[in-house]
Amino acid sequence: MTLNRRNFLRTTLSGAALAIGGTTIAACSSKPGQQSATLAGEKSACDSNYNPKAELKLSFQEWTPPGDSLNEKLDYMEKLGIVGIEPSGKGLSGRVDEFKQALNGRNIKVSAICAGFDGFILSTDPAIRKQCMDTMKEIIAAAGELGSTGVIIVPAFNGQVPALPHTMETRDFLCEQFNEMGTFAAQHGTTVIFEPLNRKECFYLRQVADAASICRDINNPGVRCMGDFWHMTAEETSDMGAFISGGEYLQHVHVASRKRRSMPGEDGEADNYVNGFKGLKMIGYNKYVSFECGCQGDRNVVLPAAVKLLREQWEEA
Ligand code: LER
Ligand code: MN
Repeated sequence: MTLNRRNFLRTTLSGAALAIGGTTIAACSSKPGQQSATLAGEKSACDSNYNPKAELKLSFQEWTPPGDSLNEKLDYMEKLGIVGIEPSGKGLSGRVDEFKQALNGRNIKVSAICAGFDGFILSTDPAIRKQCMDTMKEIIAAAGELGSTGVIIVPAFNGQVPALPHTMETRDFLCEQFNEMGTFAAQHGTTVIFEPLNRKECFYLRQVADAASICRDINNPGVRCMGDFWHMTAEETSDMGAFISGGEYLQHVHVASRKRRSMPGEDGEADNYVNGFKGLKMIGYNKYVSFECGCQGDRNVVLPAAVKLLREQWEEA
């Protein structure tokens, strides 16, 4: 582009507009107490982290709440306003009616299905890969019947050997396999969800951005990804950045305390999710944030406290 007067003006004016835009965003988001033309506490388009679609929908894995039966657990969850339950995929196809009956008339839905398949998709052995594909399809069909957002899968835990090497060819192969699985999932009204883990559990896939980039390359509505705050603590440089990079592909979130993978709040000051929640708000995230954690204290005390803490931090974000 030759820099004649017209181009010069266009360039500098757009620069000024960007600068103005930048200043506006900075002014709107700098301090929580700072208000512009809106009433105190009211959210506006001026808040850079405000997206009207964003909503905190909390979910528990099935074994998280106290209770001797599924119904007792759901009763407990209802009292806390928990709106999602995350069962394991193990044996799920035999439990579809049990879940449908227990959830009937409640304000709780199946959030996601946590793994539960056999084999692994990056095995060097075609029979083990087939085991993974076949058992995943059985779980996916059950997940679809239950209206789940998806079935969580890890391509290969570190202990699952021998595995295909971490090369470009393997990535292409992974994309092919997930395209098949994703198409099957979409036909059943659900998805498969890549979960990045920390390096001690799965060196192959560690960051939300990498999982999202694989989803983008596969380009299949049945293939999505998630972030787990526990793993993100070790692998991400920014919770907010990680979730923003997940963008439209982000289908699920796991949460735990950040030092011992216990109930949020049991690790004190370390249990800060505000930056991550800001990222979720920015992308208009309205799927589930699901507890995947142990418990140090009395479950009846620390669970309600954890729920309260997360709700407060979501408000703060
Ligand atoms: C494993 O650490 C994990 O986070 C699970 O959600 C894997 O499916
Ligand atoms: Mn997880």
